[in-house]
Amino acid sequence: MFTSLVIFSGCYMISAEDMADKDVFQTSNQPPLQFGQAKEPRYLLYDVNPGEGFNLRRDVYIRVANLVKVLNEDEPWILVLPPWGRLYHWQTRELGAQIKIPWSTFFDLESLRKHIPVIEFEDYLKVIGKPVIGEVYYLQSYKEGWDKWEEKMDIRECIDKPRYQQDENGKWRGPFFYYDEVYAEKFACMSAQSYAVSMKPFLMKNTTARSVFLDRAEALIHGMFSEWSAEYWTARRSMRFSRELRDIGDAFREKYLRSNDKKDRTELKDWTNMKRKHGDALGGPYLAVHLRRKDYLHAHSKQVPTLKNAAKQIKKFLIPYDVQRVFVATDAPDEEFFEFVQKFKKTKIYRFEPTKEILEKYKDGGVAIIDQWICAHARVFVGTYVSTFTFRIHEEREILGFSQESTYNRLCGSEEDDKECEQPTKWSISY
Ligand code: GFB
Repeated sequence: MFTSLVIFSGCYMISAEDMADKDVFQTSNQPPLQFGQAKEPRYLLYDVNPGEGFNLRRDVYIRVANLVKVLNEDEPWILVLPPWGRLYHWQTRELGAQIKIPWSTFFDLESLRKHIPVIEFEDYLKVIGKPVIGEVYYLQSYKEGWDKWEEKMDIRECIDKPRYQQDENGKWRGPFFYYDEVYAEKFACMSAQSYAVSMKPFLMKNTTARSVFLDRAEALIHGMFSEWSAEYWTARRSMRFSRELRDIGDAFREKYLRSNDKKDRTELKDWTNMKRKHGDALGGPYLAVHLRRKDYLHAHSKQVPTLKNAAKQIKKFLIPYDVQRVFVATDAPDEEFFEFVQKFKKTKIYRFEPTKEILEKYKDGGVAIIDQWICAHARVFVGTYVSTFTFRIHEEREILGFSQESTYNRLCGSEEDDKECEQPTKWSISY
């Protein structure tokens, strides 16, 4: 049983094979807990480094969701969805502070629930009846660094000044999604090099509170449930956008891009019964491009083309795919978008402009999803180098059944030659 488990001074290492054996973990300093017949569900909460963007956060959800999935093989756990708020890129001034946004604004909760039990944070507060979280673990790296990858986790002193402070009543106060009244009863920093699912033994045997919160959950990696695994894709397929956002995107496709699911062979089914092959989907008669600008102009200056060069690259796709319309998803300011449009003569260029009502209701995150949804249905898609916004579109197209040639294309930097301009990795869906 304990083949490759190493225990020393409260620290343990555990291999992927061990994880498959759910009984393998036993910490050095705590006896396993005993559970009665009918177990009350426990709640797992998490948050991500405030600097991370929307689409990396969606990836972290998959890691944590699979942790909850494996926890539920042994005892009932419910994932509390971290409200969205104050993301660096969500800057539309008229909207003010974009905080406390529930997941149902963006995603279809019934669909998520076909994978794991989830509730919104506000519902969690109602169920618990007090604004309290039991235990908070702030994930951090190892102060001494590491010279080889191995899975391990340790309760350690905090490396940086933590975002949580104890008040005069012993309550831990911190940035709980901008809910000032919320506090935690216990807090500790944890150095971790771990797959997300490897947190299972720790959560089951080393924590006792009804709710446990993992902060900086992006530190947990996919490991064996990576993009190459069916588990990744099951969780990913459950992440359907909300019906309302899909409807707005579909109406735009129909009105401006002559695109609908029947003609395009992109009809959605309940994801638990939906299995598509590459090439099943045709897509609407338009090209979609994700033209990432703003901070990308500095962050990836070599791989981001000038607007003139981007237009030149896009034109090369139009004849082979027999399309005369181009849909542009972009974070570019209007002046840049109009400059881009002027590079085309006959081709019609479209961008989704939200009405005031749509913007107020669905915020910057909702508009980003509508853009992604429209891109996901194009006959051919061209993305931006290493943008997670682009990656999520690739995945949507895998789910819908597009050919990989029509999906994994990217804009090259103006100075990049064909050899340098490596095309995106093809993450094939697996069921
Ligand atoms: O989603 P995201 O992490 O993707 O961040 P990257 C980009 C955000 O910018 C989106 C907006 O969530 C949107 O709010 N945005 C970008 C867009 N492209 C579009 C678009 O086509 N349409 C709309 N409507 N909005 C990483 C960041 O961004 O880029 C990192 O996560 C860092 O923090 C790095 O800034 C340079 O992976 O593209």
